[in-house]
Formats: sequence, C-alpha cells, structure tokens
Amino acid sequence: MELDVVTMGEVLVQFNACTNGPLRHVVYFEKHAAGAEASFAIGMSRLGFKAGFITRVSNDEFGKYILSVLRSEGLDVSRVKVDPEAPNGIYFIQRNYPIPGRSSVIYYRRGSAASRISTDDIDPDYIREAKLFHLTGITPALSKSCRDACFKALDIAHSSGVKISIDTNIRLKLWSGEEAKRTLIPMLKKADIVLTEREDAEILFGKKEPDEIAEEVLSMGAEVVAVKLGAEGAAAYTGKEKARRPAYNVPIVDVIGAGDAFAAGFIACLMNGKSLQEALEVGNAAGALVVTVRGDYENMPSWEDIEKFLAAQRKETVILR
Ligand code: KDG
Repeated sequence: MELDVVTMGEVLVQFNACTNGPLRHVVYFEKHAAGAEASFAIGMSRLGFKAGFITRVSNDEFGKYILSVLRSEGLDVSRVKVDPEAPNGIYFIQRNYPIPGRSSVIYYRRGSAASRISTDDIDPDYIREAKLFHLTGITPALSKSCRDACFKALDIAHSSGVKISIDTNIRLKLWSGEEAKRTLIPMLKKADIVLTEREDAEILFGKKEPDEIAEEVLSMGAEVVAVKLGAEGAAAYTGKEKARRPAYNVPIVDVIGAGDAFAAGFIACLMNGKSLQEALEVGNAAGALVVTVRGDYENMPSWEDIEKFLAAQRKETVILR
C-alpha cells in the first residue's frame, strides 16, 4: 500500500467536561476520540495525504468507537490491533480549573491496550513504504515496550531513507523530565523535522529562546525545526532560513489539540514543497481552527477550510486598518 505518512500512538477516549470547574461538580461530559498522533494523522488525511496508523485498542465498545473514527477519517487501520487483554486508555478534561483559562487532563491509561504496543507491532515494510514517519514524545512515554517499538520504527525509517518528523510533546504526567530527555535526545538525532515548544526545549536543552532552541536542534542533524509559541504564534528554521508568524486571534473553546493541528498543517506544507512562511501560516491556521471547538480533531481543516479562514483573516486585517 502506498502511504504518505505513518504514525504510531495511543488513541484515548476523551471525556470533555461540558462545564467549567472541578470535575467533582461536573455532571455532563462529551465523548471524543483523542491522542496527539491520531489527531495529526487525521489532520494529514484531511489535507489529502494517505495516513497509516499503528496502535492497539481494546476489544470493547471503546475500541470499536476508536476504530470507527480512524476508519471514517480515511486512515489505513490495517496495523491497528484489537487487544483482548487490556482496556482502552481514557482521560478527562477539566476546564478552567485549577487555573482559569486553562484545561487540565486526568488520565486513566496505565496498562492500556496501546501501552502494550511492542516491537511485534512494527512491520518494517509498512514503514519503509511511507514517505514520512511521525512520532511524538507521548508514545515512548507510555511503557518500555512502546519505547522499544518507537526505536525500532525510527531505525527502520532512518536506515531506509524515510523522512522522520518528531513533535517533542513532553507530558510530565507520563514520565519525568530526566527520562524524557534521556529518551528523546537520541530520537531527535534521527529526525529530519522537529517540532517543539519552549517548555519542552527547556527540559531537553535548558533553552527557552526560539533561536537558541533551533540552533541546538539543527546541530543534531534536523533539516527543519518549528518552535510553537502558543499565543505568540510559531517560528521555523532551516540551516539557511528563519521565519516567524503570529497566531490568529479566534474565540477559544478548547486549546487541547492545537499543537497537533499545527504539526499537520506545517508538515503538509513542507511535503508539498511550500515555503517556511506558508507552512507557519497554514500550521497556525489549523491550530486556530481546532481550538474553536471542543475535541482535538473535529475541526482539523481541509485545504478549502484553510483558504476560507486565511481569506477571512486578510479581510479582517484590511477592515481594521
Ligand atoms: O496533544 C493533545 C494530546 O495531549 C491529547 O489529545 C491527549 O494524546 C494525548 C496525551 O497523551 O496527552
């Protein structure tokens, strides 16, 4: 099968609180499928790329739900295993508590089906036939067998000339900063495209300034680095070029998933041979669209959505002037 992109990770069932405040007082939750790598894969699929997904899901209603979402978004699920021995990971989103303006996540995922992904799940040909293998710092944090599977997949991609993109996505609820650093630095040395953010870069390199972060990552061998700067937008670098774009101002409903949308928009542009400026513009647009709805992947844009969004932004700028 001809795949453009392959990625691997956990797809969780997300229970997103319908009201703000401590979870003990929340009565209603919305159910969504979520997970950084799945959101990225769906984002790429909506932008016209054929994406394959490697994971394990539970053999129950939650596993069936996740499979149906991945299928309906056009992903290749031939490497999704149904694991009868483990439950699916789930998590809750608590909104505007304890810090107003921020969401927090509460995971129930230890021992989940996806945490049992192992080197047996990595079919070398599946990865060799893709143009890009994408990973985030979440999958290697799930378990030792996941970490081994990540290294196996990266080694196959690296030795067969498949481009590698890594989004550092450090989740300190899953592992310590020290463990993250020990694992991710060797992974980043194999990457062609690296996406990161200030907090992660501080853990990994002790650096917070985008230019310094980029210098560090480029010296490890990457061709392109993007530094996500939240409300300040994003910056991107190659050895020769540097670009920076501000974020778009949109009504925020749910910030979780913005980084994965950025990754899809940014990488889709690079794969289509677009400039760093354009890649940042599209990445920021995708991130902005995703935060306007509840759930991580639902508002992942198509090219048409991006064009409409950017056209509206240009008009607004003209009106404001
Ligand atoms: O990037 C968004 C993810 O953090 C969210 O969907 C949940 O994948 C997830 C995780 O492991 O935190």
